[in-house]
Amino acid sequence: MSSAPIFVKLGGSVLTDKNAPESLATPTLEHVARQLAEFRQLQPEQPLLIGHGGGSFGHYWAERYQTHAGIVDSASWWGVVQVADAMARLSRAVVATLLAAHVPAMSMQPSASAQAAAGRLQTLAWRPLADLLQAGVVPVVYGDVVLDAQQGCAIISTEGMFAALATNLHPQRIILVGEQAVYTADPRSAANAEPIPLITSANYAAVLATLGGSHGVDVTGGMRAKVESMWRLATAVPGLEIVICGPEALLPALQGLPLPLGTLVSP
Ligand code: IP8
Repeated sequence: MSSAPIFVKLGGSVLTDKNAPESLATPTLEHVARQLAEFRQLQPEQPLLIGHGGGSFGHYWAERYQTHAGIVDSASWWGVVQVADAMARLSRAVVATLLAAHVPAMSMQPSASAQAAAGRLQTLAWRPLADLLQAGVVPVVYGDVVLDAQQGCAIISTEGMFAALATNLHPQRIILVGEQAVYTADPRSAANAEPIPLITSANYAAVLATLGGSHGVDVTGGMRAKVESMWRLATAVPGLEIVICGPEALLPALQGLPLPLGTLVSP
């Protein structure tokens, strides 16, 4: 591999309308795909791995069948297959849009190789992804339903997949495309909400105290959980920086340029 890969998460909140089941935000997806294509023209040698969230596809079904809680009743396995199917269909739509923009994307189904225990991801095949990155292909993974040795099944978020892959694929940067930035308060309801441009060990605890849940249905916990998991990862992988930004800031974030609006997590 020519250089350490960049991981990009396309958040379910921007790819889908989180408040209407299985509705794709096609213009945003196309905008994101164009920026990825432009970046590949600028830096063709830079390996890229894409992950996407569940939005109103996976989260809708996971919430309906409480899939994150495991196998709890006679309907649970039906819920497992519905989540798996919804995520595979969303991934097909993401890959189709990337291919149309001439990004050589290939969907890699996490549930085919992932195993969890008590809701935590234990294993995920990473070698095929390393080989694809080496070949200049852009692997596409996603948050998924996973078999779980203790509770039967679990939901593992895209960030959870990234965390498992980071150990072996050593990304230099993880870009989370979703909210425009991490804010001091919910910008949808608080007029005085301010973006937080930088999270370091100096302000991490204070930032966490201000974060609530997300909007719409999200069984993996919303922004607070995502910042917490990214912080754990950034502190575990030396030199890794994590950027949280909106879809329109993806290209500069890929280029490592300063963003007019966004949050850099750098312990
Ligand atoms: O949207 C969870 O992934 P996330 C996806 O990254 C499912 O939290 C299957 C609900």
